[in-house]
Amino acid sequence: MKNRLVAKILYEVADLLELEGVEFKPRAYRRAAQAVESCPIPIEDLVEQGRLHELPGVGESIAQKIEEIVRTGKLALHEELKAKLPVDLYALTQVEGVGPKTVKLLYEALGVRTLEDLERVAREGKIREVKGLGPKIEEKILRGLQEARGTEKRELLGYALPLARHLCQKLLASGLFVRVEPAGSLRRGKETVGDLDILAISAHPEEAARAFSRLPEVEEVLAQGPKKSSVRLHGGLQADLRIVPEESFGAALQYFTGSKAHNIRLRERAVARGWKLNEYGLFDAEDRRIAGRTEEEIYQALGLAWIPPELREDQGEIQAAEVGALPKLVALSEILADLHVHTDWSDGKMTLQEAVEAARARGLRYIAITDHLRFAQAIPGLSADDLRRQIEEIRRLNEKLSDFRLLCGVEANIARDGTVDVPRDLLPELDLVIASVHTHFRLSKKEMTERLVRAVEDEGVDVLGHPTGRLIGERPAYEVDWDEVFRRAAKAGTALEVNANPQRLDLPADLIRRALDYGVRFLLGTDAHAPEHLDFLEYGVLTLRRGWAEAADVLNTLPVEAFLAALKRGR
Ligand code: DGT
Ligand code: CA
Ligand code: CA
Ligand code: ZN
Repeated sequence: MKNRLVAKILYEVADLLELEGVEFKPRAYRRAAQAVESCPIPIEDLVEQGRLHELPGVGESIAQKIEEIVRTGKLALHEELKAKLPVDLYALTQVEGVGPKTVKLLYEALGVRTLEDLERVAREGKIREVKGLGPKIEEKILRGLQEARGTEKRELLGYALPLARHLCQKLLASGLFVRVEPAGSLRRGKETVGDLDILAISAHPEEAARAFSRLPEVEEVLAQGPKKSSVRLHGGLQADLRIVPEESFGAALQYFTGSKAHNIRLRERAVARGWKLNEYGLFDAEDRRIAGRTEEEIYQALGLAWIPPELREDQGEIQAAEVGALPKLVALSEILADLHVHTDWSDGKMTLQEAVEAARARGLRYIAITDHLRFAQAIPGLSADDLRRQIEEIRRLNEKLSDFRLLCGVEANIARDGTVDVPRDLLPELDLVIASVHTHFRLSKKEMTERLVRAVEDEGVDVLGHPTGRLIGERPAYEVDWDEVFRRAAKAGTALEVNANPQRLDLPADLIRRALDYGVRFLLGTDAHAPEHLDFLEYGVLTLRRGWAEAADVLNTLPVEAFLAALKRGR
C-alpha cells in the first residue's frame, strides 16, 4: 500500500510551494494529501481502476501527480522543488516546533538538511543565534527531538505482550524453570516498551540460561550467565532474563517492574525507616531480611497496600496506597462487550456472524457493530440505505441468538466544522453512534477544540471515537484544549472512547485520568476489522488501568440493558 508515500510527497510539495510564496496550490495539495492519508484502501488500486477523482480534493492535475508517484515512486515536480531546498523536509517538520518556514531558515543560516544536522546545531546552541529563531525555539526543538527519539526504537505493547508471553511459556515448557514472569514497562502495561525484562526462578540457572539463548526467536546472544542473560530477538527487540533466588523473587519483581521513579520513592520510604531496599530484598539496619519473597510483603512492611503495576509511575499512587485510597481498577474479566467493531459491510474482513463468534469465543455478552459511514465515493462505508439494510440484518440475527446481543451502531465522521454525518432519520433505529475524526487532522488548537466540542454536544452522538487521533510512533495527537472537551462531554453525557487498537490506545492513559476528574465515562472498543482483533480488548483495559479507571467508569462493564440506558440517547 503506497498511501503513506503518496501523502508524504504531496505534503512536501504543499510545504515547498508555500515557501516559494505560491498561493492556493499548497492548500489543494494538502487536501489531496489528507484524502490519500485517510483512504483505507490502497491508492494503487484506485489508480488502476481509474477512480482517483472519487477522492475528495483530487482533480485532474493532482490525479496525474498521484499516478506518477505510484508508477515511479517519485514526482518530477517534487524533485524540482527539492533541488532548490535540498533538505529532508518531511522528517524535519515531524519535530514538534519545526514548520516549513523554520526549516528554510535553518537551511539558509546553518545548512541544516537532516535530523542529525538539526540535533547538532541545537546542541551546539547555534539556533538561538539565528535571526527569526532564538533561544525559545531552540529549547522547543531540543524537547521535540527528545520526544521524537523517545518513540523511535520502542515496540508497541500489542506486539511485545504476546511475544513475551510466548517466550515465557516456552521457557516454562523446557522444564528448567520454576517460575517465569515478565516485569519492566511491559508489566506496567505501558503503550510501548523499550525492551523485555523477564524474571525467573530456576534450580539449574546455567542450563536455564542456555535454554533461553537457544530459543529460535533469538537472533543474537549479547550476554549469557546464571544470573543475567541478554539477547536480541528477531525483529530487533532486546530481552533480558534475570534468574533470582526464590527468597528474593518478590524484591526482584518489584525492582525490575519499576518504574524507576516509583522505585526511588519506595526506597526513600525504606531509608526513612533506617532500612535498605534493593532487588534482593528489604533489610533492616543490621542487614537482616525483613521482606523479599513476595511484592505484597515488601509493600506491607513499608506501610502500604500492594500497588498494581499499572499505577507505579510516581503519580500519587504511593500516597493513595498509604491511606487506603487506591482505585479498584477495572479488570478484563469485568468487560462484557466490545463496542467498536467493523464488518465486511464497510472495510472490515469479517461477516456479522463471524463477529458474533469471535465475541462469544472471548466470553463477551454483546457487541456493537459500528461500520463506517461513507464520506467519499472511493472509501468503503455504508450509505444510508446500506445502514438501513444492515439494521434489518442485525435484527434478524438477534432473533436467532439467545444469550448474546448485537447492537446496531455506526462510526460516523466529524467534518472539519464539527458537524456529524449520521443520517438523522435513522437515529431512532440505532443503539449507538460513535463519531470520529477521519480527515483534516492538522487544524489549529482552537479550531480542533471547537470541532470536537461541537461533535460531543451533538444530540445524535453518544461517543467520541479515538479522541486524540494519534498513531503511536507515526502521528502525534491533535492540538486540543482537552479540559474544555472533557468538561463539555461530561455535561452533554457523551462518552469518550478508549480505542484498544495497539497503534492507537486512544484516549491515552494520562488523558483518561484527567477526564475522570470531569466525570467523563469511557467506552472501550477494539476497532476490530478481523476476528483476532477482539484480543485488543486487553490493551485497552491496561490503558484504562494506567488511567486509574474503575469498573463504574467504563460502560462495557454494564449488562446490555443497563448499558443502553446509560448512553446519552438512553437518558
Ligand atoms: P522501557 O524498557 O524503557 O520500556 O522501561 P522499563 O521501565 O522497563 O525500564 P528498564 O528496562 O530500563 O528497567 C526495568 C526496571 O528496572 C525499571 O522500570 C526500574 C528498574 N531500574 C532500572 N534501572 C534502575 C535504576 O537506576 N534505579 C532504580 N531504582 N530502578 C531501576
Ligand atoms: Ca524494559
Ligand atoms: Ca531492561
Ligand atoms: Zn473504527
